Amino acid sequence: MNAEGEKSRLPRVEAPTQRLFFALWPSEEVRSGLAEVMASLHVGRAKPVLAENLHITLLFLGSVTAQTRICAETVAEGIAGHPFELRLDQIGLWPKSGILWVGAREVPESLAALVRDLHLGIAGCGIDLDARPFKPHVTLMRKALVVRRERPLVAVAWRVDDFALVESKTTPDGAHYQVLTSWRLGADSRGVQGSLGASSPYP
Ligand code: 2AM
Repeated sequence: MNAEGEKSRLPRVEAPTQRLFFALWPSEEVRSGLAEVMASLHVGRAKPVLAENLHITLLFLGSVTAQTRICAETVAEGIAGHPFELRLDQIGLWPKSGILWVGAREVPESLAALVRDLHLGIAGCGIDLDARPFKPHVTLMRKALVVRRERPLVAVAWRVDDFALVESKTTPDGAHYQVLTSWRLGADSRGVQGSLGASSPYP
């Protein structure tokens, strides 16, 4: 209602949003290790994740405005962190969601600290965050009912020295992810920026 008590005829303009999440984005080498793990599993009726989409979510932000994205990027920019080794050595299935994953039995302290710092910082951007404990995993398949392996799991070794802000776009043929910006871990190499596409080398 306006001052005269009439309903406004102006259309409501929603600010455009992007669906974003922070992630660890695999190198081509790690990606092919993950593809081998996938190939060692019986798919059944499960829906495999496209190889180009494989990643570890650090923090899911949901649909956010440009202003919130800037806030999130400022938080990321301020994180020094440390590189770490991740060993993906465990296969699991969450029956309720049907997610079949490969994950790390051991969570390196630097990874736990990275997620903690992101969580603390991003909470200040006014986003409602998932309060569930962090379980580092790469979703390999969705709609899975059972895990059946053809051969024992060959653990995937992943040297992590950066993290990324990724946009999720839903298209008729499924989700597509694009790395928007990435930051190196390590105090003296902080703040590497840029739109990377899948595998841009650092300057
Ligand atoms: P996942 O990490 O188990 O695969 C983009 O949607 C990514 O964010 C996916 O990797 C997805 O799950 C993760 N994610 C975490 N919380 C989510 C949520 N509430 N809705 C959608 N995706 C979420």
